[in-house]
Amino acid sequence: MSRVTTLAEFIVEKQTDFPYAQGELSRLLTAIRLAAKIVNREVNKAGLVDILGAVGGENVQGEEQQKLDVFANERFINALENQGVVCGVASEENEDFIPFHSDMAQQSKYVVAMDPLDGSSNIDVNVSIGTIFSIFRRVTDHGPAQLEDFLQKGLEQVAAGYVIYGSSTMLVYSTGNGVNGFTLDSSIGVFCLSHPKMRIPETGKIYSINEGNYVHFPQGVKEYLKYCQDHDPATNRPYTARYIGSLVADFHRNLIKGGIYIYPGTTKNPNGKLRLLYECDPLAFLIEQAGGRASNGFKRIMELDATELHQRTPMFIGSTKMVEEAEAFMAKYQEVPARS
Ligand code: P6P
Repeated sequence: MSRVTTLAEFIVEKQTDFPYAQGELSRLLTAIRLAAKIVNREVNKAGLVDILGAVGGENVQGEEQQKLDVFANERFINALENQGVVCGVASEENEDFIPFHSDMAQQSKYVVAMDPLDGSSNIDVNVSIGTIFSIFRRVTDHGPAQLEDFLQKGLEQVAAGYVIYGSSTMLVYSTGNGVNGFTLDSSIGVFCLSHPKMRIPETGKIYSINEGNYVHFPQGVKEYLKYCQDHDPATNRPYTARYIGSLVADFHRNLIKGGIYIYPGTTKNPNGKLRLLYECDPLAFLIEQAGGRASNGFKRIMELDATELHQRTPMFIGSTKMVEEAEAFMAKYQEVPARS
């Protein structure tokens, strides 16, 4: 039986890859690891305690807020604040960013942008959901975080990852030296290295998009979908449609099997639905580290300017050859998103 490497051991072993961390990034990842275990515990028993269902409020996105959303948000924010390793957090659940004021936090080097529980509309129907996080080095000198610490291009990320609460719970992350996946052994409460050096297949057969929005799609997307559905055995078509409606679950499946996930701009929402800062940028960082590609249909996601905390962007992400195929259809019509 091969040696089991725990996440804690891996972080320590690999922190030399991150010379300027001196353990700070390790402590940051430890905070995320702790919060992930706590959220996992509640997700796994959501059907058993009165935590299911809507808390009755709405989040800043105007979406019905689920109790687990609130719980997850509080757990991750508390864990990050208590470790004193970030000077602030931006969250999908909070309209403004949250600056931290402790002496240690004000001296820290990093900020975190996160979606604490993405796919929350799936909570009550027991479909996999996830946490997505992005880590930047602060650009201000010291003191509590400021808005400019968060409004950085995705290229500036120093680390990113996600937790998927599914048939098993996994933490998948990268600090810029490849992507590694850790599966939670709940019997001992430890994340164990189960997917070392993850690479997405260069091409694949799975396309993931909400075709219910077809009539509102740009012409380039409509034509790409027909390309996916054409019969051409020489190019493995028709492809297979898979759409879970939970970004982390769709992304994770494609990372392992190959495929493309598309949330395009539409006539109703020209910049699509997904958020640049804490959904698209961190997943783009991961997919590129795994050998894949992520764009808004025209421009690399991680090169997009971040001007607002909750700004949206269309996203085409997955196997390089499949994303390039889709971009070729988009280029025919040059329907460039409103902001790019
Ligand atoms: P639609 C969940 O709210 C989410 O942000 C992603 O997890 C998911 O991929 C997408 O929205 C689903 O959106 O419009 O297809 O229901």
